[in-house]
Amino acid sequence: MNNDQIAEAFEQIAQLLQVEDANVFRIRSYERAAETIRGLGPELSDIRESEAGLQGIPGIGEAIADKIEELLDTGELSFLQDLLDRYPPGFLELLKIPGLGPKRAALVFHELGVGSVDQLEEACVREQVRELKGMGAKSEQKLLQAIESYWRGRERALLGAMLPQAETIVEFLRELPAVISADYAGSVRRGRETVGDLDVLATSDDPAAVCKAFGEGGLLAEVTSAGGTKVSGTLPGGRQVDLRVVAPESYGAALVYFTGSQQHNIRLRERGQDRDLKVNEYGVFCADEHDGDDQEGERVAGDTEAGVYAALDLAWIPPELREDRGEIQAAAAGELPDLIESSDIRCDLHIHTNWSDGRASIAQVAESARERGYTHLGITDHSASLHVAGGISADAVRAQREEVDALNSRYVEQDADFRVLLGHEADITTDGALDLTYEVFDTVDFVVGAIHQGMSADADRMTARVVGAIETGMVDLIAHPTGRVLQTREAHGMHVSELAGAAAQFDVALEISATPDRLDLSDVHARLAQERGAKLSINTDAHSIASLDFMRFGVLTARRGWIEAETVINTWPLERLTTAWLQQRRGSSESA
Ligand code: DGT
Ligand code: CA
Ligand code: CA
Repeated sequence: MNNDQIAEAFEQIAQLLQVEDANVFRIRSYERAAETIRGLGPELSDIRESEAGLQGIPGIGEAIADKIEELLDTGELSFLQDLLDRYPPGFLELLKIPGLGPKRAALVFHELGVGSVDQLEEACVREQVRELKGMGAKSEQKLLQAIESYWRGRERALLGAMLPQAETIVEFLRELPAVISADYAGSVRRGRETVGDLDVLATSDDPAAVCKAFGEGGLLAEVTSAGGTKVSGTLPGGRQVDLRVVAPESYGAALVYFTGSQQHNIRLRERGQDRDLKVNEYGVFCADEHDGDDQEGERVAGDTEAGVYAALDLAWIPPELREDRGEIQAAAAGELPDLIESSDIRCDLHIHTNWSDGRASIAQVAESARERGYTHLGITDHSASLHVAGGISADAVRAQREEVDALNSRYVEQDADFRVLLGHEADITTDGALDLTYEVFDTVDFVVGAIHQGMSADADRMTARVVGAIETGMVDLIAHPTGRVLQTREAHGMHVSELAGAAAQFDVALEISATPDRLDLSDVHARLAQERGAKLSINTDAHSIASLDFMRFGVLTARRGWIEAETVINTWPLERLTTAWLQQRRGSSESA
């Protein structure tokens, strides 16, 4: 079991204990254990073998450590199982309905026997829920809406959840002796922010052996159909996977076809028709003039993707661009963008530490960033007014300054190519000002502005607020500009074009938040911002060391938005970021 699975077990315990109205401190201890485990870098199985052991983890006591051992050894936890046994199988899913909450879940369960989302929906439709104590017609209506959005959300999963699973499957396939190559295709390969199902391809001279090994490999919760060249099944989370095994001469064509998008494929086929070529998942063929389409002519391409595109007089198009958003014209004209790559990223500029609501210390985050090959890093704890997130005082910012300076001195002594910048995440207030004193402004190297409150105003007001903050000249970067949370919260209104214009004018960067459920700016918004001349910044907004890994989802989103490295301030060398950009704009002479 990995850390996420173990953390989930503790979350389930906490939820079920809440339903049972257990002691709050007991509940809180399981919640804290789950949080701690999610934030860990190394796997628990490795920590157990280490000298310090599981109880060396801060906040993990003997009782929790025993449960972790049991999970690691058996994959199950009898304590959780006993709790689960008191409820129907769909009960944990039921707890995911926003607005229901553990108290009401207990109520509908005991009063109406509701034990699943389906049953709750039925009870709402039959107007039984409104009769319960503390409920009414209005809260029943709200529950129905929540159920509807729950069903909608289930249709697609976040890229952040699916990409690691796609990688695991591809690794498994590549290890099989019969496999020549294997890749994931479909929307995951295009880096789409949400994914419907996984499409995986392999090539082999013995497709049946590959299909058999995949079906029996233990990666699938269920095999729904298995043939000699295709296996379909579901992942443990219920998401569908299709594996297709094709002949080596067709691998490139199949990869193009199953990567999509469908609109992109249609454009390629049309382009083929203009050249008397037939394009399908087996290859590119000369169209046979006499026999129509049912007879394929001579094969001109198919074993590689580049060959397929070349046959259509096109440069190879990166998968993230394959959305029929002008990429084919650009490829034909030799004008494809030189897309940003993960290896271009030199820093992460939006990170929370244990000075506010993050979990790791500045030094720990810095070490982890160095291991990732970064040359610098910006830490950005919350400003004072954001009490819920442990916003910090001016005194604390001064203390941070000392800590950062001391750390940097050590890097200088060690001749290490690494520096920490001290940033600050200032709340943008409802009247378009910054929650930031001149004292704090002078103490830090840069300021991130973000909206965390009053998000229900209309787009005109929201845009004016952020543009107002930009015009103060005290903010360098606007974090998660539209405020959306995928599958949970709609973006607040924001005229991104206008925002990007102001950002370009005042030389302020707009963020692409790499947090998997934000990806904000989105791909199309980022592209618009780049076109308007704004700089961008890709950051994880990490609250733990493990979350620094989110960077790649931001890079994928940027690539889908046609973003080049030059646009993104995280790709610039430290000197350019500090001396040429931050200090010039801030009119300050201090050096980081
Ligand atoms: P998803 O799964 O909804 O996130 O999106 P995709 O793009 O992965 O779509 P999916 O899984 O339905 O199909 C994978 C690829 O296969 C798709 O991107 C393009 C190709 N494909 C599927 N059906 C068709 C079709 O009817 N016509 C064409 N031209 N291509 C198709
Ligand atoms: Ca798919
Ligand atoms: Ca599919």
